[in-house]
Amino acid sequence: MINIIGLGYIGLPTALMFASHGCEVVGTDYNHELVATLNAGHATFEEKGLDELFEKALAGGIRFSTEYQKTDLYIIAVPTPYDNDSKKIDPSYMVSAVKSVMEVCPKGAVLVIESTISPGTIDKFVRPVVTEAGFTIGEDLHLVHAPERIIPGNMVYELEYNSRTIGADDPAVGEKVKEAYATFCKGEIVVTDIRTAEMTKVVENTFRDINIAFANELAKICRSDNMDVYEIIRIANKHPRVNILSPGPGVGGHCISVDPWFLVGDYPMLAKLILCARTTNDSMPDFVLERIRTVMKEEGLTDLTRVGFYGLTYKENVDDVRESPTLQMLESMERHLAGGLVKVYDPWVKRDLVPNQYHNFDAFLNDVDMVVILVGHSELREHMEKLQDKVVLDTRHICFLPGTHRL
Ligand code: SAJ
Repeated sequence: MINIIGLGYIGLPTALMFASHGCEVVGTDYNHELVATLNAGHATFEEKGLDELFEKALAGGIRFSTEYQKTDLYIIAVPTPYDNDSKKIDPSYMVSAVKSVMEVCPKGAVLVIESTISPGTIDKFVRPVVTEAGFTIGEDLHLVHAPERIIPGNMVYELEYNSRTIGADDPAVGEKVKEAYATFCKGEIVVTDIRTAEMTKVVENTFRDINIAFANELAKICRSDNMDVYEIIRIANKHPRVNILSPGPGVGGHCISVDPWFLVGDYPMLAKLILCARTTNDSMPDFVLERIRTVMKEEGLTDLTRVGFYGLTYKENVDDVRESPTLQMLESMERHLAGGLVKVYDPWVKRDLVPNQYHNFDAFLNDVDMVVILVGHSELREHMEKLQDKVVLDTRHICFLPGTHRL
């Protein structure tokens, strides 16, 4: 039996995937309400293919509980935020999960950490907890790091087809865990040591952050001298060895905007480019606010109350608002006493999160003269003509109506 701990964006789909491929699975989470919702047969977030996967997993006998189980394979997928001041990882959720596993696990069990962690976290925070609990690592308990790679919006497909990394102290244990993941994973599974697996995962997300920062910096350069950044990137990307990502209103989500900080926090004297990329991406919400002011002036608009932000999530077609550029913009506006003026709409966010939030696209459009596109949800792409009589500032390069303003 596999006990998967932490039933959030990563733990839940992983648990469902194992269960729908013939494995006995118990999902554990300390949140009673979440466990009750799952036991009632409902997924706790929206994701393409998740409901169908849930049904298969239920047929496969998956169970959810707030209790840790006695078994021989544990997978921990709890949040690993970073401390805002030190920029270092905050391992508290992970350490607490490991301690709880130690209270129930039999000798010889394998403990897999899936959560993204900074290089050295297992040495620094996990090994001492295991040893203090009286286990001898490598004999009574085996440690493995198997970071996930799935992208929100396409998680179910990517769980099955992405390649993966398994880091283990003991290659034989690594092979055993590889076999477990191979029940559903059709991608290549590379077995390596723990430190390499930790570092590789953080490097992958940092690479993407730096690439996006380059695109964002190009957008600023091009804006300053009236060049079309999108056309320049489109043509440059025809070079066989160039692949520049897209500029945007900022980098949100819980991965790309977080993981590079682990390297900055741990290697402040060395991680210079990484810090610069982070700072560039974090400057984008304010850059967009500046663009709004310029466009309003150009269009002769004077009243911020008639401006609408389309999109609250951190990217298109997901319901996740963590580190979302829109929220950062609203916070920044609040600091400058202009918060609460603009109107906000996101078809994926059903809860009331911010002032002046609309839940109906047409009602939102009725109340605004200018629309700032901050997220490229499919709903908007399919109904772009509705923006025809609006002033549009498009930060995602998805609107091609005449007169559209860009980043
Ligand atoms: N973004 C841009 N321009 C781009 C691409 C993205 O501005 O060209 C923005 C998005 O709008 C969003 C942010 O960057 O705000 C991050 O979005 P994303 O789609 O790049 O990535 P995530 O955070 O949804 O998922 C990433 C993925 N990592 C990589 O592609 C290297 C995913 O594979 C990881 O599993 C995930 O992080 C994770 O959990 O680490």
